[in-house]
Amino acid sequence: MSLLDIRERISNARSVAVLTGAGISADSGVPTFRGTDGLWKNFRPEELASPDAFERDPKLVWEWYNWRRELLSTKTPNAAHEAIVQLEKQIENFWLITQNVDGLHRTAGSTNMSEIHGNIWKVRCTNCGTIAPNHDVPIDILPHCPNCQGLLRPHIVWFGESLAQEDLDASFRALQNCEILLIIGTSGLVYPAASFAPIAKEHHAFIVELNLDPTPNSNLVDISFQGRAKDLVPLLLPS
Ligand code: BV8
Ligand code: ZN
Repeated sequence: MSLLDIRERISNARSVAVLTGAGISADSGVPTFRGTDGLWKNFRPEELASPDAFERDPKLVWEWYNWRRELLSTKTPNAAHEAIVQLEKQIENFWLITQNVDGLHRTAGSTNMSEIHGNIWKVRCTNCGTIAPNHDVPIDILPHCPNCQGLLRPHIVWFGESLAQEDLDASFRALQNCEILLIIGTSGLVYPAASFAPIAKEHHAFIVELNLDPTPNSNLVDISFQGRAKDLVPLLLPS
């Protein structure tokens, strides 16, 4: 089965869900987590992306996020992000589930979406819980809440933290109702997102993986294409 056959299937589908990971932003110059140039090569996630790390050394964690925000501030969406915006416009029931915190899907124009690991351009007060957009580059270290002076944290889901219930609900709804699930640019290692393909499979979705390398999802999906998201995703757009 070719990408053209998949494009045909998509053009006849009434409901499509998409799950993306860091691989879709790699073509915008954003380092992935586990690749050779990956973020986790120099930092261990448990040391930085966890509530304990923030508790222990908020300054170190904010320095890491400030570095990522500075890096991201010069990055723009690529053809894969843009193709997903077109898919959303053309398909009756469309939902995007992204693990990415870089905000590039939103910048590209996606709206029917759940950012299940949060968004690096939002901060949350550890005292009063207020969530607010923050695009300061650099951000004050340490940033404090304008309402209550509480310490602000990145509005990101860290390891050991549960995802927002509304994001889980929206994701499960999309996975249970989609005819086609596209999985783009994720290593399929992080839960609960790693359980999304099996859930869609259980509900008889046709699953397509687009990824640079094989992943644990590869032998579960109906078809897997290896390549760069920026090259493959635009080919799925109904003509
Ligand atoms: C939770 C925030 C429960 C930080 C992130 C043992 C077994 C099972 C589960 C666990 C376990 N031990 C611990 C857990 C739970 C844990 C987990 O899954 N750990 C894993 C590592 C085993 N999960 C959690 O803790 C989650 N919470 O389970 O809560 C709970 C319940 C109740 C009460 C309390 C708790 C929270 C998970 C969220 C963690 N946060 N990030 C930050 O980003 O700053 S995860 C981190 O990994 C990123 O957010 C990223 O989104 C995510 C997934 O990575 P990918 O996106 O897949 O990126 P990766 O680099 O891995 O892969 C990129 C892929 O792209 C590659 O395959 C590559 O080939 C491909 N690629 C590269 N270039 C391209 C390309 N493809 C196409 N085109 C290209 N150009
Ligand atoms: Zn506050």
